[in-house]
Amino acid sequence: MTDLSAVKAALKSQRIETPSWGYGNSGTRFKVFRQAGVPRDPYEKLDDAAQVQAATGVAPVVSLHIPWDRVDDFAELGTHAKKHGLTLGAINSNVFQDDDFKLGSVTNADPAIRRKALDHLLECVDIMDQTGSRDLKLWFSDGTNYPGQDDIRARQDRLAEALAAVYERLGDDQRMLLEYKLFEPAFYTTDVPDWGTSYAHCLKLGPKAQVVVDTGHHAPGTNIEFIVAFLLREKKLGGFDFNSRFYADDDLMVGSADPFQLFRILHEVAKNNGLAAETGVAFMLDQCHNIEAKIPAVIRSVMNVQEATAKALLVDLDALTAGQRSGDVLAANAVLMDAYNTDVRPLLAEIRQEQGLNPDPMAAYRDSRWQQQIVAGRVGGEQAGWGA
Ligand SMILES: [Mn+2]
Repeated sequence: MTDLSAVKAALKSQRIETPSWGYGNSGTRFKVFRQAGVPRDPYEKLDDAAQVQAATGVAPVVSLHIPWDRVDDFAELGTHAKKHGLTLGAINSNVFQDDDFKLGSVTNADPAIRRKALDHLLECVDIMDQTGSRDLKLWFSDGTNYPGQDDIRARQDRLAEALAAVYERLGDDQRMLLEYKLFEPAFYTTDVPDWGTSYAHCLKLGPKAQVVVDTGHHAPGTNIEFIVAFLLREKKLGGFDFNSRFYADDDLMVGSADPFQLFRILHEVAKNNGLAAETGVAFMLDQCHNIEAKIPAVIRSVMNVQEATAKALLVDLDALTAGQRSGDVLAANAVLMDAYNTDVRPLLAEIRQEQGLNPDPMAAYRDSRWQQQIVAGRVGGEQAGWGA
């Protein structure tokens, strides 16, 4: 039988990290639809993140993206976060938006461009020192579009060299999380296309290098929970970039396209002690809200992760193990499906009430009238986000 008080404690202590870029304008490559009241700087992004925390109670950490969130004084930004009960989370590097990086950043054939990319990554670690961030998240758009364009193996050598230099620079309590993605923007080869490539590099680097699983970065049909179980076993799962996808890297709200997949992933996390803080798995969102209202979309996403986590925690592990050991395929499968089919919304509402929160986070946000305030107040200036 599942211990309900342990389930509740695990849900109350879960921490979901929201992305600063989720609060700004974003779009497809065709159009950015601007929204009224969107933050104009990193401080206003944190103000919005604070609303998500106020409504949910489990989202007190905010990931930053450099250079989008560059400020003169990161210590001051940290103080602003703290004032709202927030802390600054992963620092996301960006070596994909400079003209120099057209043919790659750390894997570029030109040593001067590689140096420029490495300098940016090292600057991100300097920023982590100021923000108190634990994690440097690395995603490289590096790759090639045409056969013969560059030497596949040489690019791996250059990548390894850059990663080693960054690893060397990390402090004792800092980590680097290496993200992989199958394709896009490169279409022929990608230099970190899959978890195996990321894992091999991280293994060579050492314990402070971990793999991050972005749920939108796989080929259709990939069994992500297998990857999660494998990486947890090897102590190499640094965290998640959660989002949903139907086709490619769609960056939709996590749990919206395939809540069953999210449950299966979180089942592996829960049963392998991945929810415990000491395991070090970061539960981050990496998504954009192009057509829906941004702050409530982040709240909904946090709720979707909570619901999947609650269902995963309700799996009767004794019954599951009994079914598995006796070879009772149907019984074992039924244990998982029973948990998945449980309506956990009343349980989560109860937990929120116990924490002094509105049982309905969406209603809490609506009642706060924050949306009206920012629409009225944030006039003038340049909205944060991608260009129109
Ligand atoms: Mn990501």
